[in-house]
Amino acid sequence: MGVTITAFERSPDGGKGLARDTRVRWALEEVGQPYQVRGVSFPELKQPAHLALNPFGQIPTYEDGDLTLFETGSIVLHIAEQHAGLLPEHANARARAISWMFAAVNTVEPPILELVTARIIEGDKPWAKDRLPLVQGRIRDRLNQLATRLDDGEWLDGTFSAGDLMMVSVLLQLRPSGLLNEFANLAAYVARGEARPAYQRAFAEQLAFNTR
Ligand SMILES: N[C@@H](CCC(=O)N[C@@H](CS)C(=O)NCC(=O)O)C(=O)O
Repeated sequence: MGVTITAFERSPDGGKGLARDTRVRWALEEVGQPYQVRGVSFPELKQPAHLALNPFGQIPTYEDGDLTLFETGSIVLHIAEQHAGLLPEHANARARAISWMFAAVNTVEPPILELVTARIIEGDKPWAKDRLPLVQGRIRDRLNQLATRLDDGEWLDGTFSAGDLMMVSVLLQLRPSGLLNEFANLAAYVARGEARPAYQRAFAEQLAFNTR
């Protein structure tokens, strides 16, 4: 049967690659694993059949035989542990790459998600205009710290790893805001991620899926 992931039946971004199935597609492309995609509609996300796969009613999920996973961090880590190419061999370097995966979803992504909330979900609230600069400030603080660590490095810790895959995926969500371009080395880092053939294939697949 092989690997099946879920994605939005039609992503609200129309195929810009911002829905989180792109991260999982990218990881699978990096390690050369074929996969199938099952589209899920918004109402279906909150139905028992999908809630059995992801209790929070979200995409993506990952199914392989009798294993079902949710949360992109855990899915990408599982793929990276099963197949060569996304985690270094050396134990310490591997542990550091996993730290970067957690940093991406746990430290860098939260303020970025707040921006979406401030702009779109709560954009019509009376406090929205005052809140926006605060959220942008928190994002800039994080980007500044990340840019300082990356410096002129190609990737976060030596060779490309699942840590970079997650970090680039998280940073890509900032593109529409223009904030990323304030940090030239981070913008170049994200562009290097996007230029990887595996990312290109993943992007093309999700675009085709969303425009079929
Ligand atoms: N922390 C989760 C977040 C998953 C998530 O937010 N998925 C979005 C799509 S990118 C979703 O399904 N949103 C619909 C909803 O929450 O109802 C992960 O990394 O997998």
